[in-house]
Amino acid sequence: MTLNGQPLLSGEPATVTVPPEGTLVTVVVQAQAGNTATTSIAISRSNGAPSISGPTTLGMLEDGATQALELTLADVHTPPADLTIVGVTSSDESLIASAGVLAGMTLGGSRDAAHRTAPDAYGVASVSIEVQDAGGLSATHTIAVTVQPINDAPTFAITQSVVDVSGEAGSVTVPGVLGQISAGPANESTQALSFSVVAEDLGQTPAISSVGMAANGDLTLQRTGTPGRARLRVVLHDDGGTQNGGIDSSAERVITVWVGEAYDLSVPD
Ligand SMILES: [Ca+2]
Ligand SMILES: [Ca+2]
Repeated sequence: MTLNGQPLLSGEPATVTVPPEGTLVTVVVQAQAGNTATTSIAISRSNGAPSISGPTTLGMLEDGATQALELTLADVHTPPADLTIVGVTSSDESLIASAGVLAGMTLGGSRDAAHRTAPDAYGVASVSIEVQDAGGLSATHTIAVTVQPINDAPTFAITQSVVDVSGEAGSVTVPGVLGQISAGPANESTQALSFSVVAEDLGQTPAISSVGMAANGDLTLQRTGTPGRARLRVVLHDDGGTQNGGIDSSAERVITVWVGEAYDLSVPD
């Protein structure tokens, strides 16, 4: 009797190295010379699920660099390089797109999964990665990804760069001097906004004693009654803070104010 070509005594237990899945082991029974029978025994074995492991938490910053995450894959029968990533799911596709994680994955015994966040997005997402072996069994690894917010700078536009007002002493409001006033991207729309204004009088005698810019862009001036000119340096602030490199102030913009002559409109006696 032979087993895979090797002589085997009758009654002797057959010992074979476990061959790959589906291999046929051929047993030839030879009762006497010239009188043989052949049978084939298909070797099968029970499969075991693969494993996938790695960090379970990951911290990132809004709009931060893409982060690589090393995952370790193993399986009893399938070489790690041959294991297949069959699915990536994200609990918040608007924060971390599963397609981005999958696209950033490099093949090998350990896989680097790149996590990319959507622009301006922050929050928490649960990302699950499923691996499958050649026998169809799978395992899943889940990572809790926390993306910390970063404050985006507020912005505004000047709709009236030169403001002309008459020279009577007292208060005057010029509406809509500034426009397109924004705290940043849509997810920062609840931030409180305020303007700071520094007035530089350009005349011999101050024409303006105080100035205020409302959050809606309306300008209020307190005039001294003296004609003249002033330069206003305007900066918009939000209350989103500067943590993690956030920016809570806009670029400075300049408005010029002309205060004209005061006219005596009283009717002479
Ligand atoms: Ca932001
Ligand atoms: Ca902001």
